[in-house]
Amino acid sequence: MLIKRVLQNANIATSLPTGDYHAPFQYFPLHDIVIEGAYIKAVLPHQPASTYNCEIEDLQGALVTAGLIDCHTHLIFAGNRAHEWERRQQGIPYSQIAKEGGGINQTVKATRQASMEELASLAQPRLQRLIQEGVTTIECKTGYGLNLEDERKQLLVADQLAQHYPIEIIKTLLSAHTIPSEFKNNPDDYVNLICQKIIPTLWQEKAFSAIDIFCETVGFSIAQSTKILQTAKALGIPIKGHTEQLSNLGGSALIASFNGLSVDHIEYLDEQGIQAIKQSNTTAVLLPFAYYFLREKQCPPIDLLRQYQVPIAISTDFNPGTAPFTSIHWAMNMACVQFGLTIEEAWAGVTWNAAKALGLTHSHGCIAPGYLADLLVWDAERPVDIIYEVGSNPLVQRIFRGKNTL
Ligand code: DI6
Ligand code: FE
Repeated sequence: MLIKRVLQNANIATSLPTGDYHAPFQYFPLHDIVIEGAYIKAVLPHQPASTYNCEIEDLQGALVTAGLIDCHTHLIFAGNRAHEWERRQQGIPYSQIAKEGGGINQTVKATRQASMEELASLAQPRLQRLIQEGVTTIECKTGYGLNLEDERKQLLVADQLAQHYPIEIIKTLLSAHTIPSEFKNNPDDYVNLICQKIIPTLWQEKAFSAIDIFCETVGFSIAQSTKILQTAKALGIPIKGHTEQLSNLGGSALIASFNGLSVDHIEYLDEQGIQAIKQSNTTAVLLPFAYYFLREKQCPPIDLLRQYQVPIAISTDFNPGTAPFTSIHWAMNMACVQFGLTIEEAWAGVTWNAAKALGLTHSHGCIAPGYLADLLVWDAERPVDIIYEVGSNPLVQRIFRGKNTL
């Protein structure tokens, strides 16, 4: 039998499933949330307790939001790149380190050598930190295996973690992260390996739910990216992209031409690119840690994104090279301070719009009947409190699929 429970007198702050662009986050004071099994059954203005024939918990006006969604991470890898950061602090740019065979390929080497158990135990504390902040859905990319076996290994580790922790893990195949060193002199052979072997095999195994590419001068060219995206499209695989992070290559427009779910980073995105992603209903994902840690100077084009009403999501981009930070609260704060987002935009960015970036708006990202009961109860008056005094983490209840997990 489905367990029914009611959270009474919640001060709800949520986007609505209509996703009104001009009211990204709305407030419903003293409402009751009826939960049945893993889903929200009803959301009602306060009713007398006698209305409900089940367990009732009076929240006495505590703030309740939807579970947070970290829609872009590289959670699973071995080794660290602190030595690389030391060199960057001496003035050597990320792109030069990448060209010298460092950067992503360093992590690929360590990840290939690691067992599944080692990878899982390295990822666990990272995942736990995000869970403690209220993340209930996380996207995890491959991209540190770069051959069939080691990409599969990363995906299997993600499955293992999802079995042990109260969190949903959405798996994205990022085999097009960089050219692995063994293909340094014949990069197009690696593109062929991705298209002919890695994508079709792992898709057939139902091992991932979308693909991603790093379309950049230090990553994959427009021609190489196009080939990979055509392969994905032919198989019906949803598409995402790391685009316009370090230069304006036109990757976002390319992703848009394939009706991609999201374009991520986008510091160098121009108006033409924005028009393209608007047309394809693609979400713009901001990754403020990478911007900060690389000391980027060019901000993403926030005003133009607003003007064209492109949905904006925010994510940690947790990874060993450009964003070694596991705090989504901090990412929200940074998106506000560095990029000028409003508090409501930041919250919509880690709930409704993050669900959009993952193609999950039928079930995730807001508090409404029919949506998953992934809910957070905060010892806070207003959403701003959680990202104002960052580190205080006033999370008091974390409800995942209807059940308390904190
Ligand atoms: N862009 C990024 O910010 C990360 N990947 C990417 O394509 C960096 C990953 C790394 O440096 O390990
Ligand atoms: Fe990334």
